Amino acid sequence: RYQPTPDDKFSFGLWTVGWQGRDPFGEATRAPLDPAESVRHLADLGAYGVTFHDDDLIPFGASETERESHVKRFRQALDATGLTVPMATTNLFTHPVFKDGAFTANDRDVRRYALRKTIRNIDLAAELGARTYVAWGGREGAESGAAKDVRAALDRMKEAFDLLGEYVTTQGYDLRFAIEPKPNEPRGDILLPTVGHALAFIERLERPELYGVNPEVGHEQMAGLNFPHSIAQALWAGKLFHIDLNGQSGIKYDQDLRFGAGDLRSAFWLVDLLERGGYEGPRHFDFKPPRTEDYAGVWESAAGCMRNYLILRERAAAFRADPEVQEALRASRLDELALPTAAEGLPQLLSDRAAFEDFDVDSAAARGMAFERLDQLAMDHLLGVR
Ligand code: GLT
Ligand code: MN
Ligand code: MN
Ligand code: MN
Repeated sequence: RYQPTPDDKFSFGLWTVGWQGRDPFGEATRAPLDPAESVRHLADLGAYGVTFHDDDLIPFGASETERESHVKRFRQALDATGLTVPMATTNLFTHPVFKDGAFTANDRDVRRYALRKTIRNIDLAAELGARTYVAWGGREGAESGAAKDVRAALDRMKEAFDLLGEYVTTQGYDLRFAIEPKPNEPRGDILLPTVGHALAFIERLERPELYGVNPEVGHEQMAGLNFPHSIAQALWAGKLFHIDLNGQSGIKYDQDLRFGAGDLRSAFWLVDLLERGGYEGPRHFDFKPPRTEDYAGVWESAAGCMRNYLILRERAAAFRADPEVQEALRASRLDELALPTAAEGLPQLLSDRAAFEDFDVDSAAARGMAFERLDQLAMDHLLGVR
């Protein structure tokens, strides 16, 4: 029970289980992890995919021959386990050269270098069969007002994404981009801070169909936003290309807890939405096993992400299947929300006296919505008492 299989499409970043526990206040608490070892462990746990930054796989500055041998070892582990690479991304934040960002760095030569570094890894991503290329603009931002001309920086951001779109199109790669928003950390303020900002930005690009979003649970919650609402809007826009699942407790630093930890109720509604909303992509975990853990704890934490997803999937399905819930949904008039407001058109609305002149505002205002009963039924299912 709650045993993941590849059909569940669970994937993990190499940087997640491989995080050594370095934080702004302390050194690493765990030894480095060989990517091939991560692949084997993740496959044993029941994952279907693994994702990576260029530098997770090939240490920054490696020679061409070193690069080839790292890729070869990784490929061998993939072949031996059957694990896939659904997504890849670029590290444009660790090296000091990216201290003022990458695609929007004030230094033009840094921007050109960032594009070349990205394109190099796009080739590898395509070679390994990835269909999604994530772009998290971790250091695209500022700590102070005059340091960044945000409108010029957005011009440069657009230029970068348009060039990358041109590159994958001319190469004929079957690869789409997923922009990952985050409000702050490591910069004081980051550009494209929320899903909504990213969705609006995408519509300004030359090939908008090539770009979607990769929302992360904790990143929206750091801004105090309702994550399932952001996901619903991304789905509504046809832009949920990928997702980073993890846990966060309220507005504070990026906790990257295992999925299900942090805001559990939000996680319940998220799984309910993903499972019913037509999202077919990977269920990708971007978490950090706390630095208190040894490697046994790391694999527990990874297994916990998947287990919590499966438990929540079961609970959400039971909620939706419960006849009392269905009745409660009708009592809360969810079926009515699904009806168009003026299907007969504007003239009919304007001439319909029942819509305004004869509308009994006071009796409509007095009708209860019965949301509390509905939510308690959800709570009972989530807590496993129904
Ligand atoms: C980094 C960041 C994550 C992003 C990764 C992709 S790297 O750990 O905190 O949220 O998804 O670059
Ligand atoms: Mn992420
Ligand atoms: Mn995060
Ligand atoms: Mn992170």
